[in-house]
Amino acid sequence: MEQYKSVCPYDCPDCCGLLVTVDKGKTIEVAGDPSHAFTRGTLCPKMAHYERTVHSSRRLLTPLKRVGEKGKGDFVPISWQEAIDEIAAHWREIIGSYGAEAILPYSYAGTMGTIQYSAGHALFYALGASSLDRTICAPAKAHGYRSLMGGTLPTAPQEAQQSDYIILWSISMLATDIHFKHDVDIARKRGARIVCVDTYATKTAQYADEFICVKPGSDGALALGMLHVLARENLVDEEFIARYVQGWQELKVEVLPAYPPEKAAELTGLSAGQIEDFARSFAAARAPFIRLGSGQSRYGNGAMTSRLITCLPAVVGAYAKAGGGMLTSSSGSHAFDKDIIRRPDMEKNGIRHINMIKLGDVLTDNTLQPPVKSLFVYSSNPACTAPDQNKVLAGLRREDLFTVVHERFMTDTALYADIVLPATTSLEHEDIYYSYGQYVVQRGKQIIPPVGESRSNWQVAQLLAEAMGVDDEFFRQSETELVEKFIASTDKAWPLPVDKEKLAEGEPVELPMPEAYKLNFKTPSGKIEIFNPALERQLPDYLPPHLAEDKEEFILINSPDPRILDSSFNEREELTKGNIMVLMMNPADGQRQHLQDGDAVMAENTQGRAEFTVRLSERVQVGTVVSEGVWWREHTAAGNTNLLTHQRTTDKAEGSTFYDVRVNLRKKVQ
Ligand SMILES: Nc1nc2c(c(=O)[nH]1)N[C@H]1C(S)=C(S)[C@@H](COP(=O)(O)OP(=O)(O)OC[C@H]3O[C@@H](n4cnc5c(=O)[nH]c(N)nc54)[C@H](O)[C@@H]3O)O[C@H]1N2
Ligand SMILES: Nc1nc2c(c(=O)[nH]1)N[C@H]1C(S)=C(S)[C@@H](COP(=O)(O)OP(=O)(O)OC[C@H]3O[C@@H](n4cnc5c(=O)[nH]c(N)nc54)[C@H](O)[C@@H]3O)O[C@H]1N2
Ligand code: SF4
Ligand SMILES: [Mo]
Repeated sequence: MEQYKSVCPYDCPDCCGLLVTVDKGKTIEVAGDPSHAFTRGTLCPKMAHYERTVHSSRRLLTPLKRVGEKGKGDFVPISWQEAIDEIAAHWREIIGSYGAEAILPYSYAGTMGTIQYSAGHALFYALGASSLDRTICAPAKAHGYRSLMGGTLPTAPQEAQQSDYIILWSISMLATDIHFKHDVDIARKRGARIVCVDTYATKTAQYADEFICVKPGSDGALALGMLHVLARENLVDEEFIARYVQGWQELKVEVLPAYPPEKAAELTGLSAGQIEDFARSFAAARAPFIRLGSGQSRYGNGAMTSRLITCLPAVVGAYAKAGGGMLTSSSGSHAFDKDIIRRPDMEKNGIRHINMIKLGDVLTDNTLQPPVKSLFVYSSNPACTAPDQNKVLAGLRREDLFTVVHERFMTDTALYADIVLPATTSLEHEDIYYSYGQYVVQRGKQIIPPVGESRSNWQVAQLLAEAMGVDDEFFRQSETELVEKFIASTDKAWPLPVDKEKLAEGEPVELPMPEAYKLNFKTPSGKIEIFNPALERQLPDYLPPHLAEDKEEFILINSPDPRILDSSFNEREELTKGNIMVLMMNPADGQRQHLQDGDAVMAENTQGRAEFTVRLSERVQVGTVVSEGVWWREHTAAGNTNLLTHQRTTDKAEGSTFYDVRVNLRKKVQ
């Protein structure tokens, strides 16, 4: 038996350090690595039994070819040679008739590993395929932060230990960022007050000292109301503003007068008094720390909302105080030169870009020139996770669409494939990882042989490059060589020396933070830009979400479930039992709708309908309903919440708007 260090590859801000015990090529046990500076030896229940995913009886073991109807799951095993030959033959034919832009790669963060995440980029650039804009997660949040802060490093999570006032703002911490609780607990022991801003009483809200429950999509108004109070009562840090902030005066004069707390109260559903108290406590704190999650950004106004929230730490001078600041997404990615694998230089000029959240439209639009004739999916499960599921499935059903899915499991998407290719897990390939929630980087070595005939994303890109006649030295590099290049790239990419030896050995390495990084504002003016001259709206202001225009009765909040991660872990029997597709609603709404606990209910809107089981709960505000998790179809009656979501985008950055949804409810007649 041997023990190796590794990294959790999933799309989770924690990016945990792992200790993996292997016996004769099989993973026996997975535990947390106590030497990891942020995750400190603990794991979530999903990864505490990663061996059940790695050695699941549901793993795909060979390439498969479809023999039945799309979506039905009738496949026969074929060899890798046959699979690659068949893909290459189809692609040649498509390129000949329609041009290479008729091929669309579709991938996301099934693995966050720097190599495997972007393994297909260069191949599809070289072919001249359509390029995918990867917008499904939270680009609007990033846009809002950047509008003020540019490339400034977001505050490290461990700083929060020294804060006296922590706001968990639209983050489901106890589901999605569980290790941050360690830092928050330390602060709390030292007397810090913990406030949670959310739309229903999540476990995180229950854990906090105070819960501020806003109407979905209204946080921008809350921030404006708070800023109004801070200005009116002169609770800002004038000295800090004079030195480091641009545009406070303009905001105060041109925007804030329209948002007295009474107005913000109307928009957010809070009382004016609550908004005043929140603003005053925030300003009175010695070192306030905001941990901003993505929930608030998944609305039509998401970029603006994030921009408005980002004004708050700026005007009270939080960045100048030990323990103060704001963490949106950490920039550990800056430690590596990602172009080593992404190769933007290989993208052909003027190539068509397709926004991934428009997949439904793109696959069903018969006026599109050229039409998408082949879809190559890896590290993602759009039939389950993309919005407007009815449209996505209609597209995937097209007989003239040649779909290839590279996967570890027979997902809802793989069921529609013409060719399925088996994928490795993170223990079966090489990679190097950074986190979007903290500043530790780590290499993950291959520690077991591939299960079945599975191959990594990079190996598949290499095979396809060769089959398509893309003759470039780049594709002949091994994963190990690429990892070595990434390690070497820290010299140029990160401002301080990174321990490259430790990194090469596979140890978790904490990135050294530059001194006073919180005050090194990487914007054109060198200041925090509340007034941003480069933007069309130079000052932030309130925008309504899309749902303000929708007619259905309830707002549907669909948020993360602690048992799974997006649609990953749906393969695990013990994690997918019971309480699935539950719709929580306030008892008063239940009474009005004549719905009781356990009733089957249909939620419907212009997009489609989905079936849920009612659970009455005071945790939910009147007028909203809540469902947690993105479940595989086999665990649902006939599909998940994405039957109800829209392809509408955010105000900036073309992001997803998964939470900007209204539905009507109807008791299901048995
Ligand atoms: N267990 C688990 N962990 C996960 C995931 C998972 O599915 N399960 N998903 C992973 C991924 S891909 C991501 S991007 C992250 C996301 O993790 P988070 O940053 O936590 O973001 P969200 O998942 O969008 O939702 C966070 C919270 O926002 C709340 N919310 C919704 N609308 C609003 C609003 O208008 N205002 C406010 N204040 N709150 C609102 C939701 O109720 C939810 O509690 O988590 C990752 N980790
Ligand atoms: N209704 C609703 N929908 C949502 C969300 C929501 O909150 N509500 N959240 C949204 C968010 S934030 C995100 S980020 C997206 C994520 O959506 P997706 O990108 O679809 O992510 P997952 O569902 O985790 O699916 C990842 C797939 O990659 C596979 N995989 C893992 N490792 C590898 C590998 O090395 N190679 C290959 N080829 N495959 C691999 C896994 O088996 C898994 O099936 O979902 C979005 N969809
Ligand atoms: S899913 Fe998140 S919390 Fe769980 S082990 Fe992975 S990184 Fe850690
Ligand atoms: Mo995400």
